[in-house]
Amino acid sequence: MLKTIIEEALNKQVVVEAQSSQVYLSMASWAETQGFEGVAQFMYAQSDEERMHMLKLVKFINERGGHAKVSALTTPPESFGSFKEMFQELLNHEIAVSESINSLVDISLQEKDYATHNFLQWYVAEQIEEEALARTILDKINLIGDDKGGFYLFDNDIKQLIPTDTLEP
Ligand code: OFO
Repeated sequence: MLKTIIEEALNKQVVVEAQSSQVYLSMASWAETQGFEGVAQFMYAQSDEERMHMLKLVKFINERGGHAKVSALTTPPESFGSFKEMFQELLNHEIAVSESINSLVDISLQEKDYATHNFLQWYVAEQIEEEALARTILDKINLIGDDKGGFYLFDNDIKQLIPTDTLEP
């Protein structure tokens, strides 16, 4: 049975993951309207991944005898300036998510909830990967600079970075 303090903290993380999915969906839609199909596909896949992170939490909370709640979300921005700014925003967002996961890990240790602590290790590993991926993409964008041809190639290359389990049929 989950302690209330853990249940509430996990439910807060449900909102964080749902909000991430919502922000990345808006990034995907914006990229699509700019004609960048590869970036759009990548961001749609990121949005799907975040929804999967949210669902994993929902299932865990309910399996442990708690009640996963579904909350209202904040409207994300509609446009993101440039792709460099957009991916910088993605990196900042992932860093904030990592901090939120770390504080959940802290609470699970304080409360001696080792099952939750063990469950959260998957998220700790996932955040390392996601931050690294965002940094790799930003490095590429910085290398391209203002080169339009380079950006065209980047739009194609970024499709290789889409995790295969999130590709649409
Ligand atoms: Fe990348 O945020 Fe989920 O965990």
